[in-house]
Amino acid sequence: MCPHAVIRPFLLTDEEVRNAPEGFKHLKAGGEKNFEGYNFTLQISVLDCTGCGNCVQVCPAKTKALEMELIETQMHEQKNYDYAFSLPVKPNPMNKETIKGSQFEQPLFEFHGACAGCGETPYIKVLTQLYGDRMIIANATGCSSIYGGSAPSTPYCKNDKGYGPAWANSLFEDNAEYGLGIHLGAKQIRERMVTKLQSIVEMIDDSLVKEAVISYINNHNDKKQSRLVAEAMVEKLKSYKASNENIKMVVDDVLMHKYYLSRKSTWIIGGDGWAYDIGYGGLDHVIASGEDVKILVLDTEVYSNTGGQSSKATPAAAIAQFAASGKKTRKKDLGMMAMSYGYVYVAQVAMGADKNQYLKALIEAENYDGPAVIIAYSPCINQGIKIGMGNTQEEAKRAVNAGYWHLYRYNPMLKEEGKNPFTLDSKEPTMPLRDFLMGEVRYAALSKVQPELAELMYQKAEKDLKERYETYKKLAQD
Ligand SMILES: Cc1ncc(C[n+]2csc(CCOP(=O)(O)OP(=O)(O)O)c2C)c(N)n1
Repeated sequence: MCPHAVIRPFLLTDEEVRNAPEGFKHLKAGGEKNFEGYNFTLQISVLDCTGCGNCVQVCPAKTKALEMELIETQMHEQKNYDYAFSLPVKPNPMNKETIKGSQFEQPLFEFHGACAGCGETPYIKVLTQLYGDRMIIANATGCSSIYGGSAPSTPYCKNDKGYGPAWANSLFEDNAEYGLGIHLGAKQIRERMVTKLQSIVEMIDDSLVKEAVISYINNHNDKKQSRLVAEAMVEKLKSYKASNENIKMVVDDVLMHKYYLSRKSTWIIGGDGWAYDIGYGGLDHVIASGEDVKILVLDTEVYSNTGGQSSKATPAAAIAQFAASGKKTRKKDLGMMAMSYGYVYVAQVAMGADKNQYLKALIEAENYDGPAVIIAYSPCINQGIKIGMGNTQEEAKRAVNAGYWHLYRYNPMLKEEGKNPFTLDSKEPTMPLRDFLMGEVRYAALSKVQPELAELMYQKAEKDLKERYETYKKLAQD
């Protein structure tokens, strides 16, 4: 969950440990059979750490393994990080589509300029660990386009093979369409190349080249295989001496479009101001298209980047700009609207409450050959979190425990198996909603300035949330 991706696990050989700088800490890697022969370290980049402290709070060990210390006393750790980072990357010893395994994948989004403790960025970090090496991101304007595109540097990076997310930002009002256009363009090129290859495959006189082309044609749409077969074919085509002009023209064309041969994972990312309000028309159009594009909504319940204006994601009673005495109307249920299509994968997640559920949602969304929307609860500095930005993961957990935020997944694939597509992942509230509301200035401040109105508004917020939860429970029972 490190918002800035500064804590990294590394596996080192014995020799690498022997060559490490003095004071480098490590343990024998254990617990998994593929760890054999490796040493393990969890290394922190001191210079990139913003000191938010969320890592200390989420540490699952009984005795917390981490402690915050003054940066001046920790500078010696930087050389250890630099050393660990310089070593050859080891193949992931675990399945990357598990909580632990995902952490042995390099985050392809790191060291950006988001606020310390940002609730949005941990979602993007994990997403790039799973699919970043074949991702295209269309980013709506908002916080995520600012920390995501801090020219002249970029936090999106590439792995040792040179793969990483391709990222671009369009307008606030057309980002979903922008992402769909990129997706359709890439798909069109890929399909054109396949058609061309099909027209010459029988004429190829070298059996190994022919085999590679057939393998590509047969697997070009397979999300996990397409890069492997594309790369294998490109290698063969590069040295192939075509026997006639027709074949040569196709081979040259395919090589010129080599970056489009593998199937990409297109992600359209933005905040609630974009998804619920200004970009909603486009978002709706894009999910209705049925195309294989994924949408990640980082829901801070306000327009964060411009200082916290109210959006349709802002719940009743919350104070925001343009809602100085608390928003009067309830939060729009974007997930329900998307679910009404029946063929859109939809999930509501909160990493601090259930990281496993978030991972499941990512994997299911990626595996679904159609549109997906993931709405991610993102604690934000604009909300006035009283336990502080060092506890944003904890705050998300409190939101779920109080029944303020609900976790669910709607998977259209389950319908095909005759099952209920809707799974409610959050349990009955275990803490009073009022405790959660009073823990955030956006709600609590109303009781200071207008106590009578505040009471009415809190009751309304409670009623709205109860109704929402009852609707989800009914859906889960059907
Ligand atoms: C059409 C248009 N209106 C207003 C803006 C100014 N603007 C830039 S970012 C932003 C807020 C984005 O809020 P949200 O989508 O919730 O993302 P967050 O910053 O919360 O991540 C606004 C209003 C703009 N860029 N374009």
